[in-house]
Amino acid sequence: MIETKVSKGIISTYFEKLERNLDLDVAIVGGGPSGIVAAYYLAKAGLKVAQFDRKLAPGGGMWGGAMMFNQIVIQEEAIDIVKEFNINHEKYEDGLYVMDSVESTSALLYQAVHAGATIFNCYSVEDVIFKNNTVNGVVVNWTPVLREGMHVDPLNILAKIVIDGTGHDSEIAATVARKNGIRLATETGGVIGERSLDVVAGEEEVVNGTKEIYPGLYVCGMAASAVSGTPRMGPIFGGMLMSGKKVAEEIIAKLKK
Ligand code: 48F
Repeated sequence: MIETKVSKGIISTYFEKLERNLDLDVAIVGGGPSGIVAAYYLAKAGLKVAQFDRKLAPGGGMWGGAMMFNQIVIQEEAIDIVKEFNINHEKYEDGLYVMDSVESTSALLYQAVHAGATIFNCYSVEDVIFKNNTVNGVVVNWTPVLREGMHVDPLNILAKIVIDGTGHDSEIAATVARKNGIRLATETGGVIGERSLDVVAGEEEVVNGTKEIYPGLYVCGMAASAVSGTPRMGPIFGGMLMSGKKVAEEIIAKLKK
């Protein structure tokens, strides 16, 4: 019966996919622009990478542009990444380009999966795994289970490296800091949770903040910005793309040593 075949096709291939991803080179938490770009470059380098996003539609803050005006502004410095992902873009003013947010978000997602990354949507990372004082994986559960507050245990996914790409809340970095009873300071002098209100944020700080902040744990995108104390800022996405590429390059260099 076709009905049974359809169900079997979904179930058997889904669980094969999940099983293939129980032991990763890199687990990326959060499917925003920085994390997706990281997934793409890591997969392209031949690493086994999976990305987990709690929403039905990964893409983070990118779909909605700003205030749901679905255009994206990026800086010239990120234009090579935009070209690599084959996204239409147009010059707006000196040093700035614009692109359609729906086209660009779907292009990032498509290229990441096409390059070999696996994206799991509707997964929330609720904890991290430590081994020998090193972050060594993530603990995942269905988002609806957590939303409903159901008493259902999670599953473990091991990974040599975990990237926190959870955006403004730096959820994974905050978990690591809380569980170790530490404050995660960065070179910029910021600590998680500190947000200065009078700094005009440059995306440079996001890119500078993109690094290994604890053994086995990297931050990228706005998670890196929150860790380095940069406040929430308006939507200029070039830094997110550059941050994703930078974190991937650092991890590739580390794992391929
Ligand atoms: O916030 P988000 O888009 O991350 P980003 O890559 O980009 C930031 C920009 O969108 C924008 C900006 C540009 O100037 O400021 O804000 O830093 O996406 C973060 C994603 O992480 C998911 C969440 O659903 C979102 O799609 N996420 C957050 N916490 C978890 C998570 C978690 N614990 N488990 C799984 N997914």
